[in-house]
Amino acid sequence: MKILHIGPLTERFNQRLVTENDVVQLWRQGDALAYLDAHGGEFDIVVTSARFGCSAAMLERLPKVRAICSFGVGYDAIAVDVARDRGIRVSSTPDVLNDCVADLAMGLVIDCSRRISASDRFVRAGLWPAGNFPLARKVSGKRLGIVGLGRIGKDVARRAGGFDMQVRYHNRRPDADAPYGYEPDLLALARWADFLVLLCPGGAATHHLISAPVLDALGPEGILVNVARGSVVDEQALVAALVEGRLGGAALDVFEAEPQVPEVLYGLDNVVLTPHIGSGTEETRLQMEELVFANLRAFLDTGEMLTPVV
Ligand code: 8YV
Repeated sequence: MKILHIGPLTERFNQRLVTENDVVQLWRQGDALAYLDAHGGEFDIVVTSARFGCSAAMLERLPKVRAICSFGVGYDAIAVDVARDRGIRVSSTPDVLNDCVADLAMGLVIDCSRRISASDRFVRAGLWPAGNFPLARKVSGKRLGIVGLGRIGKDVARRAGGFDMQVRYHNRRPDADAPYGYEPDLLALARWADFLVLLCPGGAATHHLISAPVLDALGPEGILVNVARGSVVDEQALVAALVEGRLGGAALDVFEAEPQVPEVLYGLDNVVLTPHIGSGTEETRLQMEELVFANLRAFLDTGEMLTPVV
């Protein structure tokens, strides 16, 4: 079976894939679509990631492909509808990254509210001798709204319990097993919340779900935390709300055109910016890698995958 590896992961992952299989690394082949026009018919399996995905334009040029093994839980960059229509199996890496993404979400809540990164900048700039750092906002006991109470959302909710927070959530439908208040109206959740944490999938269904009215409902004391996808937030509206002081703060791990970050945010002290590090720990990335290889092995051995999304 011939494997098309779409974009580089760690050197260890890339090497392991090459050592164990017959692999072409697409990023070394010049123009991707031109390469696939000439050679796409040779491949049986695609290995990719949440970041590089596999577009409909690529799948069109991969007539023999039967499986896509992706590194990452989100699959909004993969043309899953096309895959489904063609009977192509797709796997992602759910669950193994829940702890780390939930940890980061809580870390960003605390950082943005207690202004940890801002106070670090204050000390490093030598400003402390000239006066005390301005007072921040308390975290414990506050109201945490979750947009997307899935597996990671529940882990965030559990952690918030440790901070004596009240938790409510917005999903398309209520989750009968969730012991948290369901809010069918996103605007009402934003109005209620001190912190609005985004944990929903990306893609067309959630595109710009967090619009100007939602940001205004969250308001000048509210904090937005995004560890989901940049596409979920209308970034222009977010920047405007922050610049005009209509939103209290934002902690963002994902962006609409990452790795590009709107430069105006660099100058705002009530904003915490991280470079899509939700799953980025040694332990979790290793588990994600193992799960990609386990899915690949399972497909090669049985034609089925361990953690399929299609
Ligand atoms: C990426 C992510 O997988 O899992 C996801 O959906 O967004 C991340 O964990 C990681 O950045 C590699 O693409």
